[in-house]
Amino acid sequence: MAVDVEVRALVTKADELLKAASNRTDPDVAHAAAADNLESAAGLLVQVEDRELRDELVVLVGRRLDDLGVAQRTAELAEVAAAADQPRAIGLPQPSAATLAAPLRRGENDRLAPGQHRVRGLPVLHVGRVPDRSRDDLQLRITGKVRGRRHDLDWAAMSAYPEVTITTDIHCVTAWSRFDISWTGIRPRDLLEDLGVEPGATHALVYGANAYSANLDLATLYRDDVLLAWACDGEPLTPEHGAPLRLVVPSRYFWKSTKWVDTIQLLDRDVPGYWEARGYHNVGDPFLQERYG
Ligand SMILES: Nc1nc2c(c(=O)[nH]1)N[C@H]1C(S)=C(S)[C@@H](COP(=O)(O)O)O[C@H]1N2
Ligand SMILES: [Mo]
Repeated sequence: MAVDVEVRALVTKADELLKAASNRTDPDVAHAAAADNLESAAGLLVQVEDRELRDELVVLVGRRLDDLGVAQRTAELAEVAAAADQPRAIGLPQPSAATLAAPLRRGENDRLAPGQHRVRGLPVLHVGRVPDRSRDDLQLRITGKVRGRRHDLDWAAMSAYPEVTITTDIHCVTAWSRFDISWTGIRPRDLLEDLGVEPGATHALVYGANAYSANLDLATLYRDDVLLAWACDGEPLTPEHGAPLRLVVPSRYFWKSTKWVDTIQLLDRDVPGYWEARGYHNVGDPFLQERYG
């Protein structure tokens, strides 16, 4: 699909979500989903080569983001679009270091999932407020199809499993990718196999603050590169990135990586999580562009 067509499709999707929002019991959710679509569209704008067309799309996307209160995005997007025309622009002017574009080096093309652009930092994205949770408060509940029905692990019990550090790339459905980010924590597999998963368990819902959740099949949750992480790039997780504990699932769009994890529910069937129930793809493989259901 041509990039401008993709941008228009995302805008249409956002408009539909906003139109439906007033009939919903929780309009904030629809607003957040619309904003997510619009941010995806915003991320694609630099790829629109025709200047006039790009300027038109900047206004289309930016106005809507402005209306949603996503802080003066029209002005920002206009800068980005202008920079796209400068032959040797040093990256793209963007609101924060987190979204500074990082040019691809030779050989890095296959690392970038389709439709994504590379950034240097780690943008912060979530529904609701950042909760104030410390390691001392950690109570990780494992429930559902697990031997003993329910386990509540505190920090000491959780962190007693082997510590693992992985370096990986992260792909967010809003079209940014971050390369070579390191995470330290434990493998959910080590924890779950030790507690004893009941036969018949096939999926999990991983819950975090603000009633957020993401669903995964157990084979994915058991992958070597999946962590319940407490550190990122060698530093303890910051509150906005999910402290004290977050899930990291590099092989899926980043919405699957629940922050502020407090519960893992093992299930004998697949139950959609927060975004999966709101139109996102059930699996979310970035290399297959499984963005929306
Ligand atoms: N609890 C919780 N976890 C969450 C989310 C959320 O809204 N709540 N958002 C997800 C989405 S959509 C993304 S892109 C990543 C963002 O993680 P970051 O803010 O550390 O970059 O967190 C994921 N985990
Ligand atoms: Mo996301």
